[in-house]
Amino acid sequence: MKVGITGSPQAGKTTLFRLLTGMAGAKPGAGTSNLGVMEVPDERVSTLSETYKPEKTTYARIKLVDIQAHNGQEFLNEVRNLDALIVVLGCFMDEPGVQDSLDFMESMETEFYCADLASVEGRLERLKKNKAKPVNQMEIPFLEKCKEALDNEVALRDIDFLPHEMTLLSNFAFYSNKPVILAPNISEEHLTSGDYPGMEQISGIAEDRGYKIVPFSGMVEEEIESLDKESRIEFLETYGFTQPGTARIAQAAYETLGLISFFTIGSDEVRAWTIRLGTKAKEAAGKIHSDMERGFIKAEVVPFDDFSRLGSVKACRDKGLVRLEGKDYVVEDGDIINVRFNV
Ligand SMILES: Nc1nc2c(ncn2[C@@H]2O[C@H](COP(=O)(O)OP(=O)(O)OP(=O)(O)O)[C@@H](O)[C@H]2O)c(=O)[nH]1
Ligand SMILES: [Mg+2]
Repeated sequence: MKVGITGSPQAGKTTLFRLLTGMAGAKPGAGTSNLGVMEVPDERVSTLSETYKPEKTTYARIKLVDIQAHNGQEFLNEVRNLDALIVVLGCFMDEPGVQDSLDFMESMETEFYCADLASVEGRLERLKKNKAKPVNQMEIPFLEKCKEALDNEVALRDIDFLPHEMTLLSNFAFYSNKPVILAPNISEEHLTSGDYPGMEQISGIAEDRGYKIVPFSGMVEEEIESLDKESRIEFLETYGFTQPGTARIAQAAYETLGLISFFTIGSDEVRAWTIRLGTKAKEAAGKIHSDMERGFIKAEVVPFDDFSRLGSVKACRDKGLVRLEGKDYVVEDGDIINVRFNV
């Protein structure tokens, strides 16, 4: 999974990239895109780590790209292989700066509709010419449905596709099907006031398209970075927040990608493992080690909430709350899992 950060020039993209990846050396200006990995903050992992004091604590991670191009084919090439986009909006700026961000959004969406339309039309043309393969002919009504949406500037992510159409959709990397998170970069004074320049238009766009909005303040969060954890929380509390905006952006990206976490615990490592919603126990075990998938017997499962209530897995076991699940068990977000296997 790979998420891209984009937005108009000087909106604070590289600032957000640095905050999310901790890569202090990330280059601010034009050139090649910055590549990094962001940790997804998770209170549950922190709690497990405080309880078990392991040698190592590993949070969920997602690859992140600070996209340098702002438009055109170069921009589209960079976005093509990404799974989601975070659009930084320069709302700490004066009015023209805010307008640049709104214009960027509009032109990005238009580029996405046009690029998708070109793919759909190209594919339709080839299919109609080549009538030899009946399997591919089934694609035609699907592509016509896509074309109608795109002709009306409706994003493919907003179309209700039938199950067999969803399967076809997954074969394409359509731009307008990628999830988008809006991240207004706001000034310190607006952190407390509850509004910011451009808020009305941005909320309107988000509501219309189903985008999530997570405001943050690049400047304030860079200040917080240098504080220790306790002072950071104290500082944030003065603004009425319990965690930084960047943490909420990382979590929103994780969620919007349909990702959930299960946990493993031990004295060596407490770790969050990333799976897609709907993953079954045997496949989830394979994330940890291929032997665990191959030799899967059972998964011992404790939901994090039960753990949190009783304070330890042992206490859960004493109360009979550790469940034994088979290979087809659909893993839930927050399950603490111990895989029994034999190879
Ligand atoms: N006042 C203020 N300045 C900010 C904030 N965030 C970023 N900046 C400043 O705005 C400038 C641009 O920030 P970058 O993070 O480099 O922005 P960018 O979107 O990566 O810019 P380009 O890659 O050049 O398009 C820098 O001088 C930052 O210090 C903010 O929240 N408040
Ligand atoms: Mg930059």
